[in-house]
Amino acid sequence: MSLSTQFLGHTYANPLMNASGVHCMSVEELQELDRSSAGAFITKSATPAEREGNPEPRYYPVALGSINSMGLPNRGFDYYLDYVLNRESKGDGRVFFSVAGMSLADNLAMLHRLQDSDYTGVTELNLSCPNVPGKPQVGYDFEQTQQILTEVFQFYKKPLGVKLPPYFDMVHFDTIAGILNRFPLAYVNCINSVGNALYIDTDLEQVVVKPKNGFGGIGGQYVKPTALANVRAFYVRLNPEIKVIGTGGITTGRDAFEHLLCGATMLQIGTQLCKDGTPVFDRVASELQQIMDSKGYKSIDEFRGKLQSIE
Ligand code: RRO
Repeated sequence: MSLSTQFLGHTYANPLMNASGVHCMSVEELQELDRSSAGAFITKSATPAEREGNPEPRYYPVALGSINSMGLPNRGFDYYLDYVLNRESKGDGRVFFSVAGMSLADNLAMLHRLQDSDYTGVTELNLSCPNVPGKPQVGYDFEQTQQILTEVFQFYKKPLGVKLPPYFDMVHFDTIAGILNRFPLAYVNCINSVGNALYIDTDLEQVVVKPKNGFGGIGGQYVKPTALANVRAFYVRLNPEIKVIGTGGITTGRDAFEHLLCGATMLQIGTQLCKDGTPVFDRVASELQQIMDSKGYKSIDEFRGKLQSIE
């Protein structure tokens, strides 16, 4: 296999990861990811204290994807910090840590703890959870995004990426990229789910998730074109030191190939991991390898970011 990928000083067997939130709530699930063929993996977004999340049903798989309104259920910051610190002795940098405070103060408190801990890995700051009632997605508030990053980078010196919501307007791509370029970010992760959509069971004439009258985040095949557009838009606008992680609609090796062509370095799988479990990584990796072999590519670096426009 030649899917080897360099990212932030580590070399991973392949670019594949879980998307935060999927298959990473408990130590048991994280250990299963650790044993899988995923190049790296990430914890469920943590809040300072454990949260139950929204009432069920809160996740609903459909043919072309999924809708979720989980509401940030997680075991609390200390649970995941203990896990990553215990695992760190492996020294391979395969585990990333996700934080999603519900206030600036929560985020700063968790990042201070990580800064002061022995954790040396990558941290992802989730600025885009769509599902906590009354809490807007930070990434859509450009001033707040700038304020958070300004405060964080006053003290945070370890590798930090941000998980972004999808943007849908060229002016928004320009504006948010302009803000992100002012900070020593390790990466941006595009995209979180497409927030506040509605899926309807026509037989029942009813929504399929309970929270927020059925409004939830869409993932899976529905969102791939939006995800690719966001990966591409940030890849061409960000300083080259800021890498892009591609998330959204990766179901097959072909989807993975397209994300890489748009400029992604690592790739995250959410909905399809939920459907297939960890064997998804073997399948997507071997499908990606087949496409590369058929095109004569020996490494991902030969085609990453090289999407062509029509002259
Ligand atoms: O837990 C969730 O409801 C959730 C989160 Br934190 C997120 O970032 N994205 C998403 O689709 N669901």
